[in-house]
Amino acid sequence: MTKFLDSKFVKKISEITRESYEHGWDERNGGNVSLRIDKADLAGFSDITEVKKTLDLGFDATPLAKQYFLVTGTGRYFRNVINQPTLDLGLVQITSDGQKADLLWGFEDGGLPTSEFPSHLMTHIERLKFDETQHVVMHCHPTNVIALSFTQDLDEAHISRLLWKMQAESLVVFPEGIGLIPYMTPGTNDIGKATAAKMKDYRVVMWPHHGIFGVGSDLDETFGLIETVEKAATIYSQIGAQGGKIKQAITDEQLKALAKAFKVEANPAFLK
Ligand code: 2HA
Ligand code: ZN
Repeated sequence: MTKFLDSKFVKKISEITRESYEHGWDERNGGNVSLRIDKADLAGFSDITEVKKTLDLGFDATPLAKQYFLVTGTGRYFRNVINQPTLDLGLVQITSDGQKADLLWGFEDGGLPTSEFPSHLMTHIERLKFDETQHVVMHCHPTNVIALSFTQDLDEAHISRLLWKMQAESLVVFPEGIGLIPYMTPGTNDIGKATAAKMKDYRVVMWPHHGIFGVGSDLDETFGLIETVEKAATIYSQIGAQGGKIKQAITDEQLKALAKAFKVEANPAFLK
């Protein structure tokens, strides 16, 4: 019989956490990922047999009642997940009353879901209201995106336009731009609510002086989205390293032509 340990879900989340670590986005225990798994995809695994324990969520996740999430553990290191997935990952099912989560697999040495699980679940709830393909929430600490939050005005139009203009791919990958919340204390329900509210309009939300939240339908897409935003921010940093003087740049007209050619709608508030 197949084990969940050998499933594509554990394999892929292990790869993505390792790659994110190798990109330098997840020092120590930085970063967390949650993957919503459809019930039909969980049938027949020999190592999912019973509820191991029930965890309090600390907020009302009723819209996600009975949904399954594979999630990284609090305090766990992304660099280690690939070598010890049964310790650093947990598969939970939200209880029917939406207040708790039943642990079905993983966290074998007593682990618990990431401290950012409220932010993840609130984000899943928000995205699922209009996007049924929504499966992934990923948080990490991309260096150049964080650096931008010190040197730039914390204004969504300004940051989105700056990143769009750093490379031709940006607007195609995140035509809606990127969302921003004020600096807030990590791990709280308040930062979760602020992040989820932004997820009505954006798939990437910047947490100033901390990192980024990204969403998507699968792990590759979400990782690629964050990678593209960080690549654009890295080019901006490199321009600084080359003296900072921009001699020629992508124009608004060229951004419009990109949107037309790739059949995406650039956020009209940022590109008139
Ligand atoms: O998981 O990144 O924001 C650790 C963090 C908290
Ligand atoms: Zn963080």
